[in-house]
Amino acid sequence: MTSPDPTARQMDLLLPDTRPMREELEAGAMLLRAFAKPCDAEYLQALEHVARQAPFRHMHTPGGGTMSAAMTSCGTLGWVSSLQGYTYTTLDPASQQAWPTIPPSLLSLAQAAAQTAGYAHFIPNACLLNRYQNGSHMGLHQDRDEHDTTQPIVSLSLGRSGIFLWGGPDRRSKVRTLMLEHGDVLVWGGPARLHYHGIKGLGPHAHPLTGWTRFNITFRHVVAPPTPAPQT
Ligand code: MD6
Ligand code: FE
Repeated sequence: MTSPDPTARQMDLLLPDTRPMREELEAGAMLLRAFAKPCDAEYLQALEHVARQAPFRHMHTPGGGTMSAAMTSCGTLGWVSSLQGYTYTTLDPASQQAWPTIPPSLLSLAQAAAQTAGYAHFIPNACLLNRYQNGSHMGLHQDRDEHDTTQPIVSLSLGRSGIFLWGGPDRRSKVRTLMLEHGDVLVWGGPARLHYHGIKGLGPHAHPLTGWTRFNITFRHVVAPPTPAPQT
């Protein structure tokens, strides 16, 4: 990766953002552009607060690999990948402590975004934090470990842009590519709740608040029977 061209970045920042502020990607999926921007620094502080208690780590995959995005969680339940599979746990396997609580600022943001997208009474109890750096990606997947498709997922992007892949109900559905930028919130539920999606890579520019790093925070409501904590 070459170093950022500060002039190019400056120019970008000066260009007006002409993207529609609310875009229904399809029934059930709403993209709220720049929804989180007004309090972006507060959300990044909240993220750092979580990561001090439950540090980002590269989890193992059931297939024996390692995830290229680093992850951690907050909430009553945290998502864990290991050689044993994917599950939600009440304890952080790294510390055997409860996951940190969801910071109030992030909880409010998630609920406001859900409400705006037409999902009243969203009660997230699990919040997965992803950290992407050069070379990180996330293959096409469904989010189906929550065992509840009645509530949406709310996804907040912070920092460097991510190249988001958005497919359909099965792996071979046509895939659309869109940029998720700093402050964008994607609310995803109803008929689109189990659609395939992924992150192909990162945008070409560093971000003033996070440099070459992209963060994504997804809020979920999980009813899966929790397991204490698998071996890592
Ligand atoms: C990411 N997001 O944006 C990964 N899942 O880094 C997800 O996997 C995701 O954005 C479900 C709903 C929204 C998402
Ligand atoms: Fe996902």
